[in-house]
Amino acid sequence: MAEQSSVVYSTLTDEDEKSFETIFNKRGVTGLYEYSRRKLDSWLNVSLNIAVTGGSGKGKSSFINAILNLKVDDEGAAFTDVKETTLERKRYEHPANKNIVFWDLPGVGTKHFKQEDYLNKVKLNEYDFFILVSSERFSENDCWLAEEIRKMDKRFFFVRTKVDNDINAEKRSRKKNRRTPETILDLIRSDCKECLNNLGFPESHVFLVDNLSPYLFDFDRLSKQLIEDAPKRKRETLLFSIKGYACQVINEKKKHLEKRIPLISLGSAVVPISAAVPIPGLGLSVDFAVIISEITFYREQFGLTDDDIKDTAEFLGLREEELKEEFGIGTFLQKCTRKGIITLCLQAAYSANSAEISKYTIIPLLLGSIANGMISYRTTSYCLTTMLEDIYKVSVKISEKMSSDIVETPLD
Ligand SMILES: Nc1nc2c(ncn2[C@@H]2O[C@H](COP(=O)(O)OP(=O)(O)OP(=O)(O)O)[C@@H](O)[C@H]2O)c(=O)[nH]1
Ligand SMILES: [Mg+2]
Repeated sequence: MAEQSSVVYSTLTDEDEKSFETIFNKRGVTGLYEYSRRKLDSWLNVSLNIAVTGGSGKGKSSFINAILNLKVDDEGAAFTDVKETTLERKRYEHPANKNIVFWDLPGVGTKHFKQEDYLNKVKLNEYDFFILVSSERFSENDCWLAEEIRKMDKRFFFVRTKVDNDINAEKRSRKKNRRTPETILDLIRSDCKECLNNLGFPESHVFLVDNLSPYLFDFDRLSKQLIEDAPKRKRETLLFSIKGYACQVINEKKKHLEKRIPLISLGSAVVPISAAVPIPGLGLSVDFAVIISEITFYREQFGLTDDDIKDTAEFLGLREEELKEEFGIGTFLQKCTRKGIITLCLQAAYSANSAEISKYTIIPLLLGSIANGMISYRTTSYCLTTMLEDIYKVSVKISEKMSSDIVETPLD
């Protein structure tokens, strides 16, 4: 379930506030503007190399497609097949951030990739961390890979794919007392844990997935854990690069997007006069480009771009118009237009919440010296806070519908 949401007026830490003050005192408004831009884009400059390894045919390439939200026929998707397919390591840059690279590695233990030359051929020592993919039984190759990763003092997540097959096989079996999907999943999970435990990895994370339905099972938990376990500096990079269809990830995204609002609003308040657009009837100027660009970022983050909406409608068996109506996407998209943003700016002028925004941070004080700066800051903050709250609610509703639809639809 989604967390109860509440509007957050400022997410700046004391440290942030101090930096703002110091920079403002040293380099004035221009310095503040440059600093806020640098902070906002910093997630794009951190690189992360994640290797997806395991035995042949276990679903490594399919996992990459699932985590990058690529359908197998999409341009740039990894090739997958029922025969040995990946014969050289291949990099998959995240579409939203080319510095996050998932490496699709060939399967270990085939005649092309024997254990003895696998490490050199796939350059196993070059990655930040590993996804160890396995299906069916825990194999000797799995043990070997886990050991090799440990020798390099690196970490892995254990991903057990194809659990849909296990559930379906039980359903189709002629047993008198067929076990429930939950029982099968518990069994697989405890078996994987026991095998890893016996190998000396008691703390390993185990995730059960169906690469063909990433809304189901542990994909949600896996995305969240990947983000949590990433080195601190790389956490936001990963979060903003993973598509947000899972509730836990959506919540996390919202928290981090909230942190950007003061920075964006600051940028909007100190933007050169030429870029600011006057709001009719308010005697105030706001940088529309900044607001629209951030809202576009929200839509990418929460999977609500035009293409995403098309895919989601298809997935849920709805017409696009029906989807937009049922989940309030239409109303949200109207707010994203120029007219919608002007309406929000007007609301901001009379809203108590808008006044609240400036109570919690030093920024308005710093901006006091700039004509319009403080009002522009408040207005932009109000617009973005409202839009973020709206898109978050839409996105949670869709995510809950998607997962419940899949759970209701039996896997066979
Ligand atoms: N049912 C089901 N099939 C899957 C899943 N993951 C992968 N497959 C299928 O398993 C087969 C092998 O998947 P790949 O992703 O090509 O496996 P791979 O590990 O990359 O294989 P190599 O590159 O040859 O080592 C394909 O037919 C996939 O469609 C899954 O979670 N569930
Ligand atoms: Mg492959």
